[in-house]
Amino acid sequence: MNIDLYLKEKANLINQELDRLLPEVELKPQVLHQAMRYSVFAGGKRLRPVLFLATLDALEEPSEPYLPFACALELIHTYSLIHDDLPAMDNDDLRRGLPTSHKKFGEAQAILAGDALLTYAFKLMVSPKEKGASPEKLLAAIDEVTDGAGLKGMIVGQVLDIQAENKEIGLDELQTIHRNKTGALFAASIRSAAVLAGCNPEMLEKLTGYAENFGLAFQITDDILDVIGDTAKMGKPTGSDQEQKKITYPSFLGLERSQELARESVEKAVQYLIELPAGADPLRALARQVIDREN
Ligand code: GRG
Repeated sequence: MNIDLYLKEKANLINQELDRLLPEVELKPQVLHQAMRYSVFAGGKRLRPVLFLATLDALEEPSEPYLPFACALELIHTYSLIHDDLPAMDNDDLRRGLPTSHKKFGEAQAILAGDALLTYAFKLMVSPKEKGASPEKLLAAIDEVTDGAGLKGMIVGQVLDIQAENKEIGLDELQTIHRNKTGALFAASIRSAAVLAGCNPEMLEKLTGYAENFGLAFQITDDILDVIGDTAKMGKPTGSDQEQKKITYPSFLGLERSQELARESVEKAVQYLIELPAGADPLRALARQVIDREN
């Protein structure tokens, strides 16, 4: 299958739906809606909604009623990036090559834009009930996302990450941070789709195994891309102090072993899908693609 085409088509679908669902910038207070749209349309890959849609495809569940749910995952991801960039957290000036939200709109408006994206995401996750989706399944799926974005995932990961700053941590701790900070929202994207498709507990376990290995491969690759980027920048200013002290998979394992571990994780992820028919090809291809990406 052509995964680049699949990714492009699904990302286009998500972008159209995001454009339809997000309030227009003319709506008052304009700064709020401008800031929300600014970060949402700053060029993200839409990986979380694509994983959600690919899981529905794998389980042969029609995705059209759930497009707002898919968009909600991207809104939660976007809010997390806006808040992560704030002076109180990573204090970054640029994100995806553009000024960060607080640089463009000021700190207070950036915080509020993030808050608005997070809360609006919950409204979107409820909305498929208008198209006849089962309220019970929707509740269970929202529960998955609440855990992954919150107290069983991303928020905990961010707290652990902040606590680990300037400390010597081990590989296990690094993995716990990443599993919560980035892995849990990937897992929630896949598990929420599985729940909406009425998947049985055994298959849900397998999809979770896929998600965990996908998350690991993603994170290792992210670290490798950072290292390769920093090597390319050698001799030039290397960015913030925080960036220089960042603990990564290559800093523990070296570049080659990290690349090997990423490949092993992809193969493990794919093994979890062995019983699924051709509808799961996009999930299989996405796992392979995640280590070949350039950003
Ligand atoms: C502030 C509550 C709170 C959480 C922030 C996810 C996160 C927690 C911070 C992001 C920091 C970061 C850059 C982590 C590296 C992995 C990661 C999430 C990269 C960005 O995800 P992509 O590659 O981004 O899917 P795009 O730009 O494609 O949307």
